Amino acid sequence: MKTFYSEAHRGHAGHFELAGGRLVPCFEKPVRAEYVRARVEEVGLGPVLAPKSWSLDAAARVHDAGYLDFLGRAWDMWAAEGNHTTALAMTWPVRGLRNDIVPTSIEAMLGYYSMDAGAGFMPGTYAAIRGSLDCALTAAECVAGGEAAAFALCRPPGHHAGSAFMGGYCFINNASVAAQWLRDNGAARVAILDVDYHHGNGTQEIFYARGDVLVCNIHGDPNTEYPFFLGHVDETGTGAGEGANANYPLPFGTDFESWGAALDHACGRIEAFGADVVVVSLGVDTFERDPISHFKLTSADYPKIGARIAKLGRPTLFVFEGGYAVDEIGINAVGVLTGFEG
Ligand code: Q9C
Ligand code: ZN
Repeated sequence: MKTFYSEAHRGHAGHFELAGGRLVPCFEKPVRAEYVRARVEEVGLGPVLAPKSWSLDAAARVHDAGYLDFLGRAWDMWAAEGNHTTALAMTWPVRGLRNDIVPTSIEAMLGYYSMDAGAGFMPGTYAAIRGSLDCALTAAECVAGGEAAAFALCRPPGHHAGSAFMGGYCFINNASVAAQWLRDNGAARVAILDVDYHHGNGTQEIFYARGDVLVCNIHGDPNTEYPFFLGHVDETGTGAGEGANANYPLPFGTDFESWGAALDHACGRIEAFGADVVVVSLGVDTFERDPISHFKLTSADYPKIGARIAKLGRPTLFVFEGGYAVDEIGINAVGVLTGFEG
């Protein structure tokens, strides 16, 4: 299968993130995408191609216009105030404060348009966001055009980004934009299967009231794991979307035996739904040695994930999300893809 990769990601290289009360070097760093690309080439998965350039029209189908405008202006506004290091949110309009004020100062905008301080801007961040989006859409176009599968090697990732907020290293929800683009270009029913260790709260928020896009999420139990405030089993969709959202929260220490059972159940849901195309939010932070996660999947498990997804027998778009065990990230992510190809 084809891989779409944009070099623009390299300019998104933050200094620090907050973890455990400390500023620590960012886990979500450029070398992640380089290791995955190197592994794609090493195993001969197929060509690694630069994506086409896309306008924001497809993104605007799932994201708020004011939010997209903010993403494009954030670094310049931050730098104009004399700042030189990562632009991070610090103040949020939480319950009890007014939520109707759309702010115009950069510090307030960073809080208004985010769920945490985990999506920081650097000078090259916006170009990276656009390159990541370009990869998702170009790969979606391949799948719509009849290819069995394509891999969008997106960086930054996307699944924590909602219609009007960033967070968790994510800015534009690449998988959601691609899913909507597929809906707008011939697919009547789209399933999103999110196998990243963290719940894809942004994806769930975007499609929660929609019956035409099934969202299935397998993830660390939000009672004990980020993003904490979404991802429980009783979140099954609303209105026309009732029954089109499925969450599989699993405890710390989960290995492939129970993780694979959840995958099997989710695949049954996708079959029953009758998806015309499957979008996989492919995170590999379920790995036993991931530095920020608590599942116990091994490198030998990832090809089994791909093989199970292939059994669905549907056109499949793989969109890269998280995974921070840099030494094994390529083996694990590409393991899913080679397992898919059989
Ligand atoms: N001690 C994705 O995997 N919390 N995002 C990090 C580190 C945020 C993960 C805490 C994790 C976000 C795309
Ligand atoms: Zn993750």
